Amino acid sequence: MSYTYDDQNIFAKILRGEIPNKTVLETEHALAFHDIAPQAPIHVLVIPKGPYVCYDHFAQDASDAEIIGFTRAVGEVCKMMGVEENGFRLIANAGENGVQEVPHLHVHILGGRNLGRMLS
Ligand code: D5M
Repeated sequence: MSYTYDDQNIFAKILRGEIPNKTVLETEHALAFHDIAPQAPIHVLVIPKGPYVCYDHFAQDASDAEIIGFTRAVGEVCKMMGVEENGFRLIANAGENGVQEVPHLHVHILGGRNLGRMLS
């Protein structure tokens, strides 16, 4: 599938420094920041720096270095936020059915409370 990236999306603006964010971690390939509307005591978003709409786009077109760098950044943020011990949830919404609001790949890291069952 081919994807068209909208460089006016809000996370593209954050990456260009046009909109402020509460940064948790910045690496060569990823930026992590606090979600503006937290759904849990810990709610951090991790985004790749490259122009990828969603997970499938990223998996299809990103370089190995970008994929490794992004994946390691997600793990590093989990460590920094101290969520590994009691558990956490990763979510990457995609497209219309996934109800993705911002068309730049982002992984939600949620933790700090029991999140309940999501699938039953
Ligand atoms: O989730 C998009 C998420 O992005 C949602 O949890 C709010 C968050 N958001 C939107 N704008 C901002 C800014 N400016 N800073 C931080 N977080 C933001 P989705 O998975 O696309 O439904």
